[in-house]
Amino acid sequence: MIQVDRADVTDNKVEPSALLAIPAPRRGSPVRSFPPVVIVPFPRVSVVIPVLNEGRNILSVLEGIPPDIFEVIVVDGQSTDDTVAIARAWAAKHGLPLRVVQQPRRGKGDALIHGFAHCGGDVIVTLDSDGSTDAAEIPRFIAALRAGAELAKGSRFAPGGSSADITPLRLWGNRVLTALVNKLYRTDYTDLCYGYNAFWRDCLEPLDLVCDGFEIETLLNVRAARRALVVAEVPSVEARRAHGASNLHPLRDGLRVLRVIIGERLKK
Ligand SMILES: Nc1nc2c(ncn2[C@@H]2O[C@H](COP(=O)(O)OP(=O)(O)OP(=O)(O)O)[C@@H](O)[C@H]2O)c(=O)[nH]1
Ligand SMILES: [Mg+2]
Repeated sequence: MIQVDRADVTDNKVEPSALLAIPAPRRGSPVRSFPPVVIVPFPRVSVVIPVLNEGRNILSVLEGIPPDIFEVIVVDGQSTDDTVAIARAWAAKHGLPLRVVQQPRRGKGDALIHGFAHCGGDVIVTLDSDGSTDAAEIPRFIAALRAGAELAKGSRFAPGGSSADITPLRLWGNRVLTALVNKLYRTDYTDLCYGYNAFWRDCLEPLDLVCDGFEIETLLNVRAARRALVVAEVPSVEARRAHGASNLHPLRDGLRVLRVIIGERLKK
């Protein structure tokens, strides 16, 4: 796995020599059975944002989106507040290329996967809509992809990252589950369940993501390991949810994450 230094990636420019520094897949990784991703010099970036009653938070997310983004796909989980109207009005006023799609079922995973199917960019970035993920970090994720990563996974626990949002119980659970993944999949991840990630759209096919809930990031990370994708961790600073309460239930969702970790490992 590539470790991206905050100082290396403060903008979207990557030295061509960085492309030579891509490590080979780890020993014991499954042999790749799909064509390698073609590195695009200036990728078009699709940002996917799941929203569920985030009317008081969504503006702070949209305001941080860099100006050269190709499209923003807001995936609404049948919000009963004014989230969608606020997002649409802000986008119209500021010329942000934003589309709202309604997810077919329930859950963050279902929302993201549905949003991915609507993306037309070269790169897909996932952001939360509660004000905890900072869209201004997007160029650092893109820089990691342009440096050769196929998945740039945000990490709150890599050097330079932090979280003001995670509770002690969730911190402990995330640590235990991350350690389990590292053991079973021979990875060296420092964070497992974080909503800020980016990958080339071509990776959707080999990743073949299907799930409903908060286990989506775990599925993404373990599938990337199983498919021997080149993974870079990007240090990320997670702020507190600005307003409202989390939709995540530590026990229920922790068990769903555990089921994904074990289930994927048992697959041929
Ligand atoms: N469309 C949609 N969005 C959802 C759903 N559940 C959660 N979200 C969104 O997913 C993001 C993360 O959910 P949160 O409730 O903040 O949960 P969290 O505790 O921060 O969980 P993680 O960030 O995923 O670790 C937020 O932007 C939510 O609005 C859902 O069922 N449908
Ligand atoms: Mg949150």
